[in-house]
This record gives sequence, structure tokens and C-alpha cells, in this order.
Amino acid sequence: MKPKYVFSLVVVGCIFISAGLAMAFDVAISNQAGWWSQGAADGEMEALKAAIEGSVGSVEIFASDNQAALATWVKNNTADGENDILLLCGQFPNPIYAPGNAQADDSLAEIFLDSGNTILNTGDYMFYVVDGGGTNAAGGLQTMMDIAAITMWDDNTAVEVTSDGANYTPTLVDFQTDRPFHLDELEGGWEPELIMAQNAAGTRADPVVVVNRDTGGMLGIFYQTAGQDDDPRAAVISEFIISYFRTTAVTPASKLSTSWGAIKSE
Ligand SMILES: [Ca+2]
Ligand SMILES: [Ca+2]
Ligand SMILES: [Ca+2]
Repeated sequence: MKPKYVFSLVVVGCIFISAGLAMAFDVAISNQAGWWSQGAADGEMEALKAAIEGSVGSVEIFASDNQAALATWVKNNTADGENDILLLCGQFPNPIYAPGNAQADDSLAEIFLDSGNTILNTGDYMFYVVDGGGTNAAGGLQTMMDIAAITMWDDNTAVEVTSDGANYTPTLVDFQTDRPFHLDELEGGWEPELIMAQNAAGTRADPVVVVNRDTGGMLGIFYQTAGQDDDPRAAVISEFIISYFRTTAVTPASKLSTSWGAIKSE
């Protein structure tokens, strides 16, 4: 083969790889804030959107008065063959999960999760609060994960950044989380996927992403803290999505062609 054709193939291959990395998944953000101010959530989520645009297939923000459209997004992205991300800001929108845990297994949110998609949360206890009240309480997480006793208690739990956290989310520093994932309460197919910061005993973590090995569904929490508007949510969550999630969690076909150095130098 003539050298110029080889060069052309390399160029086409690189374009294909770039397109594959950029288009592998979509992101929806529900910016209805719980345990931090709506103003801070509006600003941080706009910053997050700007940071990941171009690195993901699409990113859309849904406000609290637009949750019917969010439900449509969830339906459309449930079984499309992509591991898509739904990011919540501390409240669980009622059109995708009936308040009070009335849908034990057939909510739009759980079907989305169990179809191999990802739900992330920042702010209040994951899945606990709906429309300003603790209507779901601890049962929200328990019902979504099908783990009867899992909780997210323990105010002021000190967590230290792990080597993975330093690598994938360089903005993250040691802090105190108020609603950590309890790694020692994971059951069934659930196990840690990426621990970015954890307590000394390794039993509590935030930020962390856990995966269900049976379904491929992932849950992740970032800064489940009380009233801390200044936590660098947009920076850390965007670093996670652009680094770890985009290159490893969704396992694009081009994974073997992708080096960490190449990603970081983009
Ligand atoms: Ca999608
Ligand atoms: Ca999907
Ligand atoms: Ca369930």
C-alpha cells in the first residue's frame, strides 16, 4: 500500500475513534436542588454542561417545571444500547419514580438503571427527597438497588482522596461528606466501580461509583453534603465524565487505541 493511502487510513481511523468517543452516550441533568441552593445548582449545572459539551453525545438540563420532558428523555435513552447518564441534584423527579416508593420495580428510573444506564447524584441523600419532602426516605435507594438495608447516614464523615480520585478527578481534595455510600452494605451484584475518596476503614465513600455486575447499571454520588454551595461539583463531575466514564465505563470500541496521556493532552 502506498504511504499516502496508509496515512489516509490513519486519519480516517482517528476521526472514527474521536467520533466514537464523543457520541457513545448522552447526559441529562435534573437541576432541582436538594440540600444546596437552587441558585448554586443552576450555576454549577450550566458550568458542568459547558465543560462536557463536545465530549458527550448530547447534554440537556431539565428544570423542575420541565420534568415531563425529562421522563421522555429517560424513556428514549433506556434501551438505545448506550450507557447514558442521568444526573440528579439531590431530589428525585416524581415523573420517573412514584413518590413514597409506590413502584417497587417498574419505575422509569429503575428500568433505566437496570437496562445498563447510569444515575449520578449530588446534594441530598440519593433518591430520598421528592418535591422538597423526604417522601421516599431511605426506601428510595433500597428500592432502586434492591438492597433491603442500605443507607447513606453519617454526618461529617472524613474522606481521603484515593489514587484513582487523584488520577481521574484532580480537582477533588479531602473533605467531609454527610451522606456517603456504605460500601460494606452492598449486596447482590453491586460492587464498587470507582472509589474517588473514602474513609480510613474503606467502608464509606464519596465520590464513588458502584456497578451492578448483573445489569451493567451504575450509581454514583458526588458531594452529598449539607448546604455546601461552594463544593466544586461541576469541576469534579465533569472530570469524572470526561476521563473515567467516557474512556473506561462505557468501554468504547476504540478503547485499545486510547492512552491516558492522549486523553489528558486533548
Ligand atoms: Ca442515549
Ligand atoms: Ca441508554
Ligand atoms: Ca426495585
